[in-house]
Amino acid sequence: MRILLIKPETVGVFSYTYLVEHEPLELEYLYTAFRAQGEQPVIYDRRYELCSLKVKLKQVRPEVVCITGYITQQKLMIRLCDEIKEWDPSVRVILGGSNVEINFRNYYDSRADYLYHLSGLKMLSKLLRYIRAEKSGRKLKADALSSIPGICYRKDGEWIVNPKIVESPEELPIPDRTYFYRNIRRFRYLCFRPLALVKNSYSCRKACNFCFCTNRNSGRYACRNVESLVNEIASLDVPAVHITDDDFLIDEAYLREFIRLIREKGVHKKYLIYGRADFIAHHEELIKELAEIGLALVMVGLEATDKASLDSYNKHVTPEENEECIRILHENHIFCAGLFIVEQSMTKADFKRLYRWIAERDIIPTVSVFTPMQGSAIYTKYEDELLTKDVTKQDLFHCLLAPEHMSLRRFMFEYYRLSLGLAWKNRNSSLYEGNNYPGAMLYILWVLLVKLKRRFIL
Ligand code: B12
Ligand code: SF4
Repeated sequence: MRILLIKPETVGVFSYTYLVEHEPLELEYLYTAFRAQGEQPVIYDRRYELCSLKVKLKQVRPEVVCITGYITQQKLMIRLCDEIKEWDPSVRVILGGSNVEINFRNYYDSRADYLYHLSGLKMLSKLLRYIRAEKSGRKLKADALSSIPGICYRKDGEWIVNPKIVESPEELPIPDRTYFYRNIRRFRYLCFRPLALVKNSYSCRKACNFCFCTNRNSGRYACRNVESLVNEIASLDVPAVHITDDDFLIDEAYLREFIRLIREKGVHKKYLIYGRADFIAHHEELIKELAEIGLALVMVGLEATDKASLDSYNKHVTPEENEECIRILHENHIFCAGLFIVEQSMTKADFKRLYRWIAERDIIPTVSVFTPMQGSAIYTKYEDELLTKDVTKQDLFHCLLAPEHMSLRRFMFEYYRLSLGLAWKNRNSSLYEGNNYPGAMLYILWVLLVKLKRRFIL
């Protein structure tokens, strides 16, 4: 069967930069899974391919289309789906990805045929077998669809939701990186380039209440065996690897085996990971060894500077552990990409204090606005207070709750001043080495033109 795999264009602030670009790993996984079944998938990454959807549909003439996307791309996914169905209603459209996994009900108004609400891909082959049989006019068993876990489908105009199953990333295939190597020059995280993504786990063992990721895979953490992870990394012809685990620093024995195998196999790469401050604070020796084998950057949720705020997020980290984490990363020459949250209860003085606190330490920060993202534990608490229900704004850079001590406009001014002030302060960091700023400005213009074109021709 001819299958088209679509990654929609980036929405929001990330669309204006090429300094942080990742391969479409989810589509590479789908590509691999479909190829294993003898199908002919085609990747259509709308971040880079400017040809319109209609032209692509005419070229590929797909019988099945899969669309991925994050929460900010929800409306776009639905629009793409509409256009595909306008073109040919017999094309079967499957929507999936992180947002569909949890917020699948948001897509009930779409014209999609199936919503795939799992972390893994095992059930996708079952669904494809069903579609193949349906398309070839073969007689189908009465329970053919109801027996596929983790999908939603329509029956007599109503959506039926099949129960989820808990999965393990051990079941994922090793992704075919043909697309990656063809486009390798694009993929980077600032000075780390070319950069590959590696997926090693589902969900997280902790339960910070603002976090969406921890609720994936039905809230159950699972990771691959360390040997398969190291083998995949060793097979990659790139100098840098971003491990996508929401928290890679979970288990000391696992990490020791990771270090041993990386050394044994003579792998020399730089690693970018997510990790928690408490783990780093209590494992100084281990972090030193990880730095020796190439750990170069840790994205660490420092979130706040005071105990009350950290406790209110159910973070189970103390301000002292945050401080210790910053020290250990600095002493081991690892970039501390600290993630912070500004809350709507902050005063102007609080913004100033936060600026000073971050600026005085060795941190390359990203500051987000406190966002009750749909799918996180705190969403229901704040749902009725949201200033907008537009999910495109759930990008952590918009203020969705009314500020308590200033106007919304003033709050956003303080937020931008804080973020831009910190970016300016760190402008000479080696993380930004080799960035071509005039090129980056031209890129913004180019993005604006593409956005304008796509308003009229999708
Ligand atoms: C790397 C990353 C990025 C990269 C982009 C990566 C890329 N390839 O495009 C950058 C830094 C640019 C980025 C930006 C953003 N990101 Co981000 N990002 C991630 C991260 C760390 C890994 C994503 C990834 O590539 N995983 C690897 C792939 C293989 O895994 P996967 O996407 O889970 O796919 C699996 C299944 O879902 C399934 N699947 C996926 N698609 C489909 C489609 C079909 C049809 C089917 C059947 C199955 C299927 O197949 C895979 C097999 O396991 C995740 C957190 C995480 N650990 O997952 C957040 C995450 C995806 N990002 C998130 C968010 C919110 C954003 C932003 C909106 C905001 C922000 N401030 O970061 C922007 C939006 C950019 C945009 N696209 O418009 C959220 C999404 C929440 C949601 N409800 O959708 C996540 C989950 C983190 C979080 N904060 O909760 N991000
Ligand atoms: S914020 Fe990080 S540590 Fe907390 S639950 Fe989410 S992924 Fe886990």
